[in-house]
Amino acid sequence: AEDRHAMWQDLGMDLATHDQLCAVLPQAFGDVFLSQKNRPEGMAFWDMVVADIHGIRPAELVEAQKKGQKVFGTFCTYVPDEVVIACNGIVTGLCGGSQFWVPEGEKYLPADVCPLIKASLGARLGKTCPFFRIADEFVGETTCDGKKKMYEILASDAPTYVMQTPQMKRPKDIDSWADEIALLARNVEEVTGNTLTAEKLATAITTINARRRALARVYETRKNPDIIPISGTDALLMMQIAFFDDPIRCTEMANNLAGELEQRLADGVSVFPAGTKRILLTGTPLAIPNWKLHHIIETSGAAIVCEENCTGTKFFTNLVDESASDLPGQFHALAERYMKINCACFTPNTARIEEVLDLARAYQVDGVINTNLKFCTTFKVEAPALESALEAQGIPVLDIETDYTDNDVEQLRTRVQAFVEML
Ligand code: BJ8
Repeated sequence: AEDRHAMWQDLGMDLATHDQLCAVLPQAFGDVFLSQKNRPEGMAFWDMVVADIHGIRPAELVEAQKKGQKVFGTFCTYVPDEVVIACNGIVTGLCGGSQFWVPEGEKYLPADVCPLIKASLGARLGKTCPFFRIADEFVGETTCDGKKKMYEILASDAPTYVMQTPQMKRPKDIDSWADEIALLARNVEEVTGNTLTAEKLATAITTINARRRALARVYETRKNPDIIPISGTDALLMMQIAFFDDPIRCTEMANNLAGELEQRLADGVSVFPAGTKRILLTGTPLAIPNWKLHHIIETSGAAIVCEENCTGTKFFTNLVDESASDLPGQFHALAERYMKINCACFTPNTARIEEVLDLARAYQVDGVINTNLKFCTTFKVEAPALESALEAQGIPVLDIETDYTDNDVEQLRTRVQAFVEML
C-alpha cells in the first residue's frame, strides 16, 4: 500500500501512536480472514479496502473535500444518509470497534461505559483515526445515555450536531422523527452550502434503497439450508465497510458478490462442511474491526448465517417509500422507515423479539447467540425476554457479554463450543 503518512500528518494525527495501530491490524486481519478456506472471489474488494483501511477511503474523502464536498460522521443507523447525500455531502459511519482506542476514551469517560462509546471518543481525541479527523461535522443522536453524554465531550472538540431520537414508536414519535430529519436537512444545507430539493432527495432515496436491496440480496443467499456460500465473518466485513464506503460502489460490489453467491448455491459450493450448525447472532452492533465473536464462533464448529443487529439486517431491512414528491412527504417516508429499526433504546422493543423469531425461521438456524457489549444497559435488560421467547419456540440460545479485549477469548470459546455441541 501507498505511504499515507503525509496525509495523516496533514490531518493532524498522532503519527507515532497511529503507527502502532497500523502495525497490529494486518496481523489481526490475516488471522481472522485469510485463514478462511474457499472465500468468494468478490471479497477481494473488501480485503483491499480493509488492508489499507486508513488510506484508500480517507484519501478519497480528502480529495472530495478539496472539490468542496463536506463529510458527515455518524454513529447510529437511525441517522438518514439520504439527507446528506442529497446535499452532495458524504456520510461516514464512525463507531469504534477496537480496544486500541478504549484507554484514550477512558481518560474522558468513566470506565463502566460501553467500549463502543469509549473507542469512538478515544479515536477522535487520541487523533489516531483519519475518519475522525476528516469529518467536517459529527452527527450524534439521543439513543442511549452513554452516547448522548459522549457527544457533549465530542462537541467541545469538533462541530457536533445531535438529533433527538424518540424513545417510543407512537404516531407522534414518528412525526417527531420526521421533524428531526427536517432539522438535520437544514443543518446539512448550511454545512454544505447546497439547497435540498425534492428531486435531489428522491435520487438519494433511490440510491440508498438500491444499497439496501444489494446487501439484502447477499443475505438472501445465506438462507439456503444446505449450502453456506459465504462465512459470517466475510458477510460482517462487507456490512462494516458499507458504513463508510461510497454507497453506489458499495451497491455494485454487493451485487457482484450476491451474483457469485447465487452461482455458488447453484453449483453446491459451501464454505462449511455439510451439517455445520447454523447460528443467528443478535444484540449490540459489531463496529469494525470487531471480528472477535464471529471468529470464535466460526472456528468452533458453527457458521453464522445472519446478524440481527445494526451491522447486519437492521442496516438494510425495509425500504423507504419512494412515492412522496415533496420534502415533507419524503421526510415522513424516511421517518417511517428508520423508525422500524428495533433498537433496545426504544420502549417497548417487543418488535425486535418478533423479528429475531422470524429471522431464526427464515435463516433456518439451529441456535441463537445474543451478544451484549459490556455496560450496554438497554440491550442487557431486554435479553431475558428475548431468550425466553426463543426458548418457548424451542430455539436454543446462548447469552454472551463481552468487550473489545482479548482477555475472555478462551473462556468464550469454551462456552461457544459447549453450546454448539448441544445443538
Ligand atoms: S440503532 S443499536 S446504532 S443506538 S452498544 S453505544 S446502545 S451502550 S450502538 Fe446503536 Fe443506533 Fe441502537 Fe443501532 Fe449505547 Fe449499547 Fe453501547 Fe450502543
